[in-house]
Amino acid sequence: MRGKFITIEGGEGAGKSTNIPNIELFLQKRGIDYVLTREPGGTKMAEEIRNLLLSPREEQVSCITELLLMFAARSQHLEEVIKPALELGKYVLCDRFIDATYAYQGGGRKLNFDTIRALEGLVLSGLHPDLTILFDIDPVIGLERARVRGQLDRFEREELDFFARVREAYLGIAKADPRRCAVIDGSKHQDIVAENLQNILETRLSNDT
Ligand code: Z5A
Repeated sequence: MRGKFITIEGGEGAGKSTNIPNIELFLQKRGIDYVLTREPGGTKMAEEIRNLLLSPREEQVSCITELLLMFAARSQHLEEVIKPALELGKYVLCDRFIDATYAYQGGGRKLNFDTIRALEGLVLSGLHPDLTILFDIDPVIGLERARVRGQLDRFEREELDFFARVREAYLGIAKADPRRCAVIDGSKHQDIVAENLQNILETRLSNDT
């Protein structure tokens, strides 16, 4: 039987990295075999593309170049990691996936969603996450958290408006597909966030063990 594909999404500083270990613990306690991976990245080549995408550069990066690099990395990641793991019956826990493209390149960069949809059709061939957990946060709070960490990547240097559009796009996706997407308020105290996450996992993955 094919494994489940779980994606974790959210704006800057929303709490993805903080909470992924909680999801891993949930799966481990139930004896579920899983692969933890991320986008952009997850394979040697895709991690090289990640470095290209995240490093601040002097030249202006075209939105289409950025979009194509995201999908190039994703294509390699799908073929090398995601699809083989799912076919072996493993769960795949992926830190960001296709929704990030709609949110950042669609919402943030204002690229046409139909352009993204066309590439999605080519690269994903109908494969979609079974569950997406969206950590939602007001970008003012999220950026403050992210900026405390120091060195900012190419995306983190964007203006507040960009992140407001990213958030709006993410929330629009979640609203349109509530069966797949669960939203967590990432601005709450970490104990509350962890509790809400636990409830979502128990409800959405209850039949899996
Ligand atoms: N990107 C894209 O544009 N298109 C695509 O298709 C894809 C990606 C796939 C890489 O993302 C970049 O790629 C991303 C979008 C773009 N943009 N950027 N930048 P990433 O996932 O590798 O990196 P990130 O988005 O920068 O993640 P992040 O900032 O690390 O966010 P996070 O993982 O959600 O945050 P965190 O590390 O868990 O928390 C941040 C800080 O807040 C940390 O100090 C925590 O201790 C603190 N924190 C966390 N939760 C709480 C609570 N509840 N209260 C108080 N403090 C907290």
